[in-house]
Amino acid sequence: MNEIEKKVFSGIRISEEDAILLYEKAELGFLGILANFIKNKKHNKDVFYNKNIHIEPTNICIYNCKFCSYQRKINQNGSWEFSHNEILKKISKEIKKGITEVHIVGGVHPSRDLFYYGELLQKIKNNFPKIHIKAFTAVELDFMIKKSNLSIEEGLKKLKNFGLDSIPGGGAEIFNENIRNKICKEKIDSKRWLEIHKIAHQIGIPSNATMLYGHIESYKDRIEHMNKLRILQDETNGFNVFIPLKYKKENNFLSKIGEVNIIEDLKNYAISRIFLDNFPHIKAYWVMMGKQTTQLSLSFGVDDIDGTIEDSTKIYSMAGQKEKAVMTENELINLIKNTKQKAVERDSLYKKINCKN
Ligand code: V47
Ligand code: SF4
Repeated sequence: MNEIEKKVFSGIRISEEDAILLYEKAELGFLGILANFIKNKKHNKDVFYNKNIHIEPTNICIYNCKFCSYQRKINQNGSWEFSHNEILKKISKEIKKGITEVHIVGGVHPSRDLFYYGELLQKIKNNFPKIHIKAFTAVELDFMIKKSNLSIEEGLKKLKNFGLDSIPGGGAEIFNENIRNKICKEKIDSKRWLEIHKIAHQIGIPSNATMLYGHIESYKDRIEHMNKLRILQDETNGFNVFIPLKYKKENNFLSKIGEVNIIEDLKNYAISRIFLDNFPHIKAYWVMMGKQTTQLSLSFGVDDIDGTIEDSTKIYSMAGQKEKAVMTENELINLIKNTKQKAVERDSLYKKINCKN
């Protein structure tokens, strides 16, 4: 532990073995000190948040991920498909509140290709030219681009021209192929996920990265996952943020596993911050973690909270999250200020918009 501590305080990268040791042996308080040392070195007392909504155009999906509580088949009870106009209306309702970003993620619909979604992006940009569009996981992109008979590079370039500004981090789950086969075997493999993000970075589309944890993966699998991200980030520097996503257990095929406790959540945030030295930001997605854990995470390396949301997502409520997915800007600011840190509104590329002391 002494060696790891020395490395962290002198800005030396820790190894995969070090990280596994931290998961297995380190006390939580010790992890908090190391992680917050790095967080403060990168951002001082700033904690970022943004004003955004999430749009889930459809929950109809050709895949059957075991952890997913949200997907439905065509005409199945509980399925939805929003038209372009319905989506524009949702954005229009929230734009007055000053949102700067729409985050669009949904199921992989069998009949929607790149041009269907390209038209949506164009309509959004035509109506709301200033809004940043962060849209489509690598899994959705893979399907819609293949359906349109294009290469990934051609497809991403087209989407960029239609208005795509950045790519969210979903669909990464856990990169270990054995685990992937057990929990989401129909989905693109880890190589493909990384390839899509790499090409995006090369053509100037930044992206985020996630990790779904707390199901059947081991600590070693988590580190292997983060290591693949760290290697790609060394190459492209195209990732903005890493977002650990905690597995939620209601209404899906993995329910009997249960959920990990708050100690695991905080430990995981801290080790992500320590291991991913080349990622500028670590984000707590409060809708999934809950408001209290999110607030605590700000002492375990997290520097970013997503977002005001405006009750616009169903992925987590359908998986058992009880808190309503809505947080006013004031509530967000107070949540940050109560930890004696500074609330900073950011845009989607982490440019500071407003500092609230
Ligand atoms: O890929 C699905 C996860 C992801 C469950 O990039 C579940 O800023 C836990 O990626 N328990 C989609 N997780 C959401 C996502 C995301 C969210 C917020 C911000 C960003 C960003 C990206 O949701 C999926 C999957 O990993 N998920 N079901 C579940 N039961
Ligand atoms: Fe479909 Fe995504 Fe759910 Fe998997 S996690 S079944 S790809 S909606």
